[in-house]
Amino acid sequence: MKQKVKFGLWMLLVLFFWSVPAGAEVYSQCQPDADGIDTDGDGIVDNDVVCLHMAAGDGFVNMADQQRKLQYMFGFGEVTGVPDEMVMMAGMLGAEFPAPTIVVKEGQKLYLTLTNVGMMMRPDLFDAHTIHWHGFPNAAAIFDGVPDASVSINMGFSFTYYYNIVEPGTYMWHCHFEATEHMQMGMLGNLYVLPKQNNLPDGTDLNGFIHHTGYRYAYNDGDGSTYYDVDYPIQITSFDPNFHDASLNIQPLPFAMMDDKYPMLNGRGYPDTINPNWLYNTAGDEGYAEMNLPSQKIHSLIEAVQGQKILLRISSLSTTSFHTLSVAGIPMRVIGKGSRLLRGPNGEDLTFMTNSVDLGGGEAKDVILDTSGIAPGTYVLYVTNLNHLSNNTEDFGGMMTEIIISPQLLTESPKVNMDNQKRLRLPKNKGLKSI
Ligand SMILES: [Cu+2]
Repeated sequence: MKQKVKFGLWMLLVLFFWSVPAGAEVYSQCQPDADGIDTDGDGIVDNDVVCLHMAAGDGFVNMADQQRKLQYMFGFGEVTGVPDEMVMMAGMLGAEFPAPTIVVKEGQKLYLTLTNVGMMMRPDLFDAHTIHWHGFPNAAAIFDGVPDASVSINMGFSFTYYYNIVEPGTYMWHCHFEATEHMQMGMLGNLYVLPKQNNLPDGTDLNGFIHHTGYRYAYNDGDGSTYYDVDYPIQITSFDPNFHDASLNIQPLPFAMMDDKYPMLNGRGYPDTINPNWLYNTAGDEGYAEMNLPSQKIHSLIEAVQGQKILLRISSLSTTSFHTLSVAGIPMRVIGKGSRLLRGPNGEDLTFMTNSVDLGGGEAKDVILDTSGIAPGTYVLYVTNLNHLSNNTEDFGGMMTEIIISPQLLTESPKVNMDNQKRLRLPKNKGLKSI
């Protein structure tokens, strides 16, 4: 098998130099924040520019069944800070599922470089890639990543997308090139934008709700109604093993028979969803790579202290199914939909209580779980498409995770807000990348 890998690498390099015109190179662009204007509202004038670099290529992930089935995938890995001349090697086989989470702040300016590092396991493929921010109000088609209306990035090339971060909310990002194939193959990621309201001066009165430094909100609500203590991105994704195996084995792809048998949250089926650690694939053990590589970095174990508010940033990039997510025992308030606060044209409160939310592919919903009065213990967030509570042919898995509510610690001094609710602070989810 290692010979197959070495042959693949050799072929990739030969084809790379044969197919890429002279002058092609990895080129990451970034600009200093020199406009002297504080656009993100934190009072600092020269920290509003953010630069990231993603590599698009292939890789492997393991599923949550007892077989730990290895799945070939296309995907993104982060190479921010890697010297340009080392990006091709650093990015090869570095695809993660889901793609690295992108968290930016309203008012920031983002230079997001994409480098196509090629498909190490499929040197016969010359597929381009793009980055598309789904739902984001992008004024420039060239930075929107839809190949028909923009550019796509060929193997060995880089392109830097520019985003003026104008609207807070929960979005998602994915490759839009041959989207049915590349999305099924795993080029999907969490994306959300934090609102400027987080940066208000301590003591600001929001229509009776007193803001304090460190408070966080889902949207610029003007009244503290989207306050949360902890937040978790929850992305619905799923794989069809027949499709992925056909891709690895250079067989015709069964688009018409696409049938996802591995339903996942953040790229993992239960019980992997509640493992707080990075998962490493077994590509090294199975001879596809020199070593086992980190492939699934984002867990979905939700933890809070009784009385806290949990914001779930739920998005779906499933290419095959509608899904209904439910939480047993904790009421859900839907406060945002399609990256917008649920408000009427005259400011009417359109948020609502429910015990389940429906999402089709490309939809996002923001849900707050208020744990006031909820008994400490372990609760489950699960899909009510009951055939999706499985990992391929095995029952008891799939699209499910746990919510752990721990009792309040008496030694902490709780904050008291206008509702007299107790709020404590927890460290941020360590699985996230925060900027
Ligand atoms: Cu792609």
